[in-house]
Formats: sequence, structure tokens, C-alpha cells
Amino acid sequence: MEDKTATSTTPMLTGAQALVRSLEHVGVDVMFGLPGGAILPAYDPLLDSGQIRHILCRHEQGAGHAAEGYAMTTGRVGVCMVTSGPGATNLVTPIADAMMDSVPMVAITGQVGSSMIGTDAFQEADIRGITMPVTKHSFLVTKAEDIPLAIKEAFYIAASGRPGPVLVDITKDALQGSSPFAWPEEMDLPGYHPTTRPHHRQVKEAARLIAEARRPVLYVGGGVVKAHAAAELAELAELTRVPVVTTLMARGAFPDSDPLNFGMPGMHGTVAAVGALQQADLLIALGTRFDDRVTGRLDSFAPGAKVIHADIDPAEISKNRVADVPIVGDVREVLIDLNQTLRAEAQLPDYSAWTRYLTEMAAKYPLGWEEGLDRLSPQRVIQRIGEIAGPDAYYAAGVGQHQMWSAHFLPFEKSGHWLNSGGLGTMGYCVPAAMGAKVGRPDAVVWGIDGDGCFQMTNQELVTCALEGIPIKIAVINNESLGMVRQWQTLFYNARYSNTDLHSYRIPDFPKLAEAMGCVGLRAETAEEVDAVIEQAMAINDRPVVVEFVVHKDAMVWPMVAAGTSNDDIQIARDMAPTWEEEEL
Ligand SMILES: Cc1ncc(C[n+]2csc(CCOP(=O)(O)OP(=O)(O)O)c2C)c(N)n1
Repeated sequence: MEDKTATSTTPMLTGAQALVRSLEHVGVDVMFGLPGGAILPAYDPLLDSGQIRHILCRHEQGAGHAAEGYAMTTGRVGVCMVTSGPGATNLVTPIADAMMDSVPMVAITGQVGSSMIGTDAFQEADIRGITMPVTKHSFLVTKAEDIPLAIKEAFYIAASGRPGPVLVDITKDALQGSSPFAWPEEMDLPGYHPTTRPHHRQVKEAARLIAEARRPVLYVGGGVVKAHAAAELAELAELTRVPVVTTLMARGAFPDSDPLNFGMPGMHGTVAAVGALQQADLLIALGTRFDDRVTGRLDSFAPGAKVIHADIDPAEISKNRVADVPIVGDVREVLIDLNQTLRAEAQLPDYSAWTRYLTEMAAKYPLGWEEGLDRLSPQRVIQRIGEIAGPDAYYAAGVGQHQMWSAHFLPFEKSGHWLNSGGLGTMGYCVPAAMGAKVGRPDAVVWGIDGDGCFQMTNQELVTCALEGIPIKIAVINNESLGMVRQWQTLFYNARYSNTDLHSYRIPDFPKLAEAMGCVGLRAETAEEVDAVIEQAMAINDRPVVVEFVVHKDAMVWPMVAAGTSNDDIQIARDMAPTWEEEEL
């Protein structure tokens, strides 16, 4: 039947066609997904899109983390599309991951027909309900005509303000229905007005506190990376000569080679970075959220410090630690204003005694490791990968000991080159995130540093990589165990290793598994082999490469602040605490 309302400028499209057209309108060039019944109508017109490349993943979790990896390396919104029910629930983990780490993502899910909702229909899941606490916003679209506006708004919400995941759940009848297509000019988002411009009076107040401080620290979080504010941060550090610490999510936001950088604070932070926060009289917290992995016991965190807290999300400010100067705004805008204000108005003190004290602490308690006796040292392996691949490469990590060693020993010189699951701590993040990163940056070298435990959760996405021409390099740091959990068992459970031994010495045989998935598989077991396999991996660019490094299982991540204890009780090795110099600065 012909629709009377359709004109030549408003063509009749099915909801599915409108979805694809809308995605093209917002500039999508890549999406990751896996089809099924409810989303099937959308996959049909996708085949005709000349603009959108769809990468068929092996598991929806892989599609979600790949979308995150793509978003992290491009600064654009990552997109994934899956079917209803189990397809959608498989996406819950990456959605939660994107929420915790503020990654812009739009997840499109098929839903059963609108008349079937609530009937326990085949493959029905209330994915909106399930993901409500872990999405920035979500839509349930039940009519074809509502699809373009939902897509436009979803992309806007995902990317603006504090970035995050947005779910667009579309019923099958909405995809199959039709309506005249017109790209909406306006959006209807009452109440959503992220504040990007900071209040100048607050910035002035921050400048005043900085000018009064004697032991200030720039406490830099992942928001600085998300806001593309590394240049402005460098300018502030240069201008003030205030020491810098970069959280796990912010590694690279300020170059490690700068003498003002004291590394990562927190549970596995450097003594100098933890000490800097504990002994500061002013924290200049930028795009960071005072996570418990950084603060340790809150009531003894940075006890003598006033706090300037700048963040795009007002809900973060004074959530865990009361801010003396709260600044709501895009951290890049905040830094631009702060730099100008400091230049124009403030007479800054000389903090060099404080910086010297921290430099001495860093020299006294450097990061290091004991060489393994019979097996490779995982830290050395990771350091060599970083030295050979260099700071221009992108690095993804899984979750566990290898993640912390990566945070310590990779070359962090550039913002946005480090992908990992900080907030949720998602095992299985590495391989698909590296895949998404390589899709986003096809000309760059992308290394994933994964644990043998993590790798066994999502390695099947290497099949996707092999078939789609995504030549990533994955280092499997094989300590034959769930190492980080084992470390806690060593320290807190009298070395009773309940269910952490993976017995993965040859099962699976990682190089053979890699070959079976269409990758090159390599292995190093001795120190002499390490450089050779890394060089070999670097030389292969037509296929993904998996390199297994067989390392010893008793290597530990040090320093460590035990969970729930004070940062003042940081240990540099078992039962070894640093001595804090009682110094008047
Ligand atoms: C999905 C998921 N399940 C469980 C955990 C708890 N967990 C944290 S680290 C870790 C061990 C990781 O082992 P592996 O990948 O081998 O890395 P390693 O610590 O040995 O470097 C586990 C089980 C988690 N973070 N994520």
C-alpha cells in the first residue's frame, strides 16, 4: 500500500533501513556485532551500506570490547550491534566496562516484537532493565519512525559530557515497520546539559590555592585522556613545576620521561606516587574519581591535603573526598582557563624542595623485580616488548598481575595509547580491545599483553582478526595460574592455592591454538629467546601473532597497599615498608 505522506524528499524506509541510514548520518564507519532473529531485519540493509564496515565477531562480549578499543584509539563513539536475549546479555559486561571507564559507546540490541514484550517470548530479555544501572542512558524503540531520533540522541549522549555507553533496544516490529525517513534536525533532551565550561571564579580560587601550597600534586585521571587534554596538562606542569602522578587509566597522559612524573599511585603504585599523595598539602585532581584502588582507606588518604577537584561529571565531585574547590567542566577547558589565570595573576612558589624529596624517594624505591630462577621474569618480558615496540605502539592489557606490570614497565609517553579495564577489572578485555584498537588505528602497531587466564576467556576473537585482516600482536604471559588471585592467596591465605592453578603449561598449547585460529604462534621459554620472538612478531603484519612467554608463577606485583588498608602501609616487598623521612618541606 502506498503511503500518502511520503514525498520525494522523505522516502519511505523500513525501520531497519532507517537504522542503517541513521548510523551513516552520524558518521559510523565501523561496527562490531553478531546477528540473530530479532536484529536480523537490520542486518539485511547493512549489506548494502557502502559506508559501514561490519566486523562479525565470535562472541558479543568481544564485539563490545572491540567497540571500546575502537573508541579509545579514535576518540569516536564505538558501535556494536547484537540480537535480543542472550546476544544482549552477552553485552552486559562490556557495557558495564564502558560505563566504569567512561568510554563512548552505542550498543544496538534487537528486541522481540513489541506485542511480545513481557510474555517471556523466545529470546526475550529486558536488556534495558538489566543494563539500567550501567548505561548513561537507554532507549526502547518500538516504532520505525522513532529510530532516527533515538540514534541521533544516543550518539550525542554517548560522546558528550562524561562519555559512556548508551543502549538502543529496537523491537523487531519497529525494524520491520516503515515510515517516511527524515533526519531530525532537533533533539529533545530536556535536562541533559553537560557543563563543559568551568566557572571562572572556581578556577581563580584554584589558582589561589596553588599559589599558597608548598607540597601540591597533580593527581591526573583518565578524564584527561578522554578530554584530549594532554597538551594543556603538559603546559600546566611546565608552568607550575608541580609533581604529577598518573592513575592506571591516565598512564601516558603525561610522559613518564618527564622528571616531574612520579608514576602511578594506588594499590600497586610507586612509593613516590603514593607518598606524594599522602604527604601533599594540595591535590589538584583532574578528571579522576578518587577510586578506592587509589585512595586505600579513605579516612587516612592524603590527610593533610586540600583538594581542587575538576571533573566533567558533577556527581563525582565530593563523592569520596570533599573538595575544597569543586570545578565542574571539561578538564581541557578547565586547564586552559587555569593556565591563563596562573600566567596572568599568580605568583607561584618554588616547589623544588618538595620535588627533590620525591625524586629522592623515587630513586630510593624504584620499581624492579627479582630475576626468576628457572623461568622468564614476566616484568622483563613486558619491558622488552615496550622497548622494542616503542611509545608509538598502542597497548591493551587484560586484568591481573600482567596488567599491573604493564602499567609499570611499558613506555608511557603518549596519551591514549593505553587500553585497559580499570574500573570493572574485566578479564577478557585484552584481545577484543586490541582488535578494536587496530581497526581504529590500522597503521599503528597494536600489542595486547594478556594473562593465560584472561586469554582463555576471549581469545576466539583472534579468529575474527585473522579473517578480517586485523594483524594484532598478543603476548600471553603464561604463569600457569590466575596470578593476581594467587598473589592474594600467597599473602593473605597462607599460600593455600585453592583453584588458581590453570595447569596451562601445554594445555592449551597456546602457539598451536593460535595457529588453529589463523594466527602465527610463537613461544619463548628462555631469556635468550625473548627478543627474537618479539622481533619476529614485529616483522609479521599480514596476520595476527600470538607469542607465549612461559614465566615463573611466583613473581609478585610490588609495591602493594593491601585492600582496605591505608596508603601509609604500602609495602615494597613482603613485610617490607618504606621509611618515610620526617622532613619539613
Ligand atoms: C571476568 C573476571 N573474572 C574474575 C576476575 C578476578 N580476577 C582478577 S585478576 C584474576 C587472575 C587473572 O589471571 P591471568 O589472566 O592469568 O593474569 P595474571 O594475574 O596471572 O597476570 C582474576 C581471576 C576478574 N577480574 N574478571
